[in-house]
Amino acid sequence: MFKTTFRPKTDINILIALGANTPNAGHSLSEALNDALSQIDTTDCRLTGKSRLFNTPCFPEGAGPDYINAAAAFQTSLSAQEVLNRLHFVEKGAGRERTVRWAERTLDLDLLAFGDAVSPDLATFQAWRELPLARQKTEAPDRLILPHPRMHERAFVLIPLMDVAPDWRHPVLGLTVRQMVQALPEADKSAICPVAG
Ligand code: A4P
Ligand code: MG
Repeated sequence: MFKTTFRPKTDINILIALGANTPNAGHSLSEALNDALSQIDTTDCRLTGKSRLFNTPCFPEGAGPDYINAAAAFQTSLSAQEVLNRLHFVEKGAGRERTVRWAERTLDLDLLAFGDAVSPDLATFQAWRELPLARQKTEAPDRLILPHPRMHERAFVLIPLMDVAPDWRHPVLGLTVRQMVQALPEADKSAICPVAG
């Protein structure tokens, strides 16, 4: 059992996914993502790498406007739960409202990985990982699951992650980000395009 409140003695490398598909208060989607990175970046959670921004088609197809997605790496002395609390605080400041599952959002910040932690335990991770798509649309975990249970199958997460952590290895699947990208359908990959400029 991994305790998400456990504070590591040495700093931990963590990975975060950023996404938005609805502008907030006149700010562009790109501004929302860049502002979020600046707010998360503090002495106890230092930005060590950020990806380019990418235009990505909404998943599930037709469920809303296209997204801008990105990924970033940080080094932190915080516990995993403290990082998630900070992500929720930054989301709230950017106007995030939680209505229905997978609704349009001004900012979504997911903790993809906290070092090589598997949380709260392997069986719970596997249960969320294997949840059928129909149930994914309505059910969300009420506690932190690590790694993020869908990261390994999403081009809009993995392609940005290639910019910052291509050699990070998934602690359950044993695959690097590069290998997970290779396993994606070509059509999913080719739909992800860097934002021009
Ligand atoms: N939670 C548990 N584990 C985590 C974790 N590792 N990171 C909890 C973040 N949150 C975690 O999350 C639902 C619950 O999961 C919360 O209680 C949280 O504490 P949420 O952020 O409220 O809701 P969500 O964003 O709808 O859930 P999630 O799991 O982030 O959604 P998905 O599955 O990531 O899908 N299409 C494109 N192109 N780009 C996108 O970024 N994103 C989604 C959201 C759908 N389609 C998309 C995109
Ligand atoms: Mg989320």
